[in-house]
This record gives sequence, structure tokens and C-alpha cells, in this order.
Amino acid sequence: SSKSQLPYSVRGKSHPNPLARRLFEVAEAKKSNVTVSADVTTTKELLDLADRLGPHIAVIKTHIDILSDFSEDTITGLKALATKHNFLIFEDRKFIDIGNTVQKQYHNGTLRISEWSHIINCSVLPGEGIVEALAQTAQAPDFPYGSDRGLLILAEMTSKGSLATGAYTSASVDYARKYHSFVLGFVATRALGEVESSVAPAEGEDFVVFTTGVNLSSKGDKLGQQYQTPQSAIGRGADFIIAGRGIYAAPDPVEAAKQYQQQGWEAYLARVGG
Ligand code: S5P
Repeated sequence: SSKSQLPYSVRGKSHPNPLARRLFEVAEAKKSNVTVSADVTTTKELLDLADRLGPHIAVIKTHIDILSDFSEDTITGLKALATKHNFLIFEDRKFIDIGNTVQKQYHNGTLRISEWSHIINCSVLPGEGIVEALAQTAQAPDFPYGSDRGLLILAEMTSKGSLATGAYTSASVDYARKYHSFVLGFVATRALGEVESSVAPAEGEDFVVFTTGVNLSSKGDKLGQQYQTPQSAIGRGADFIIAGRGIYAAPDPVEAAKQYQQQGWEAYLARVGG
């Protein structure tokens, strides 16, 4: 966003969204803009990773449906570690369905995502209704988890041949603007300030950009994933960098997390001129 030259502390103070304020506060307090994508397949591995990497990350991103043993212990453990290490939880569920269905997938259900995940994301392929539906659930007067919830719109994808471009990306910006009290920002490969939108920005608009596909030692995988470095992502407008295998599959994940933390933070400081 046009705010990307400002320090997190400044953006955190003035941001209208309480969860965005908290996100910036966490980043500043821990000097980390790293989100680890903890794509492991058992609760033990997930909680172990969260506990070891916790001090170095701002956010943990989960794919809770890849766990072979999801249970109450998964939720209790994750929530406790989020408090212990002061990080936020982002369930990368990529909701993509009609409003009525995504409300049920988000709130209650087997995975109880609304109960433990601060941040969720969705595709706007189904149209505006998906954003409206998720906002409606999280902002209902009887929603039990308060204002501690926010949505990222999946505006672009890192995989080869992605169709999340052009009109799709523009619609992502439109709906983010229209539902800005619930939409924190985007998962995208760059800042989207220049993207054409039919909705005018609110005064002081400050969407947060999460960029995935970040890896220090690889250019991609055999299934179409395409990587960039922390420096490149932050230079293009990422506020938070998301790394999965670059961290959890490294010989020493803690050392790797520290490395991404340091490089991500230095690139951020260079951008804000600090
Ligand atoms: O465009 C995208 C969006 C996402 S959320 N490309 C992605 O790779 N992701 C997710 O980021 C993906 O589902 C995975 O959890 C993570 C990337 O993992 P890595 O191991 O390739 O770093």
C-alpha cells in the first residue's frame, strides 16, 4: 500500500482494524515479519514446530486439514503456544464456495476454525458474496470471539500459470475496499495499490500484504511453485513473508527461521529507511 514506507509501529497505531493493529504490534515487538507455513502432518510435529519457532515468527500459518490426528489437543496446544510466544494464527483454508457453505466451514463444524484462527483467507472466485458471508459471521453480535478475527483475500497465486490475475485481482481489491472492516489485506506477490478497482479507497486505507512462495535456497518445486527471496518480496510490497519448506524442511528449522527473520527484518528496515 502507499503506507508501505511507514514503520509497522506507525501503521499499527493508526490502523482502524484491531487485528491489524495487533499484527503490527507483534511484528514490532518481535522484530519479525515472518509467517511460517507449518505444513506438517501430525499434531505433535505442528506443536513442536510452533514452540521451537515461536520466538522468531509473527504468525503461524496452518493447513489444519492435512493433520492426520486433528483433535481438541491440536486446538488447545496451538492456542497456548500463540499466547506463550505472542504470535497470531492464520488458517490457510482458502474458502471458495457460496456464502451459505463457507459460513458453515468457518464457524463450528469439525475444524472449528473461527474458534482458534485469528486470520483466514478466501478466494473471490465465487464473487462478492463469499466476503460478505465471512464478514457477517465474524461480525455478528453473538460471534463469541470478538473483533480478534480478520480476512485476507487471495488476490494472486505463486503457482505457475495462475489464473488469479487481471479482473480477478481487481475484484479482490474491490471487495477488500467494500468490506474493509473485516478484510485485513491480501495474499499477493506484490503491493496492489496500482491495481484498477471500481471502488474508491477509504481515507487512510492500509491493506496488509502477505507474500508466500518465499525461499532462500530454491527457485521452485516440481509442481509449479515459484519462489522469490525475502528481499525481493518485501521490495515488491510484502509486509509479511510466508515461508514453508524453506524453514520447516531445513536441516535446522530454528536456524532457518532466524535467518528468514533477520533477512525479512533488514529488508523491511531498508524499505522504511530505518
Ligand atoms: O499463492 C499462494 C498462496 C498460498 S497461501 N502460494 C502458496 O504457496 N500458498 C501457500 O504457501 C501454500 O499452500 C503453502 O502452504 C505455502 C508455501 O509453502 P512452501 O513450502 O512452498 O514455502
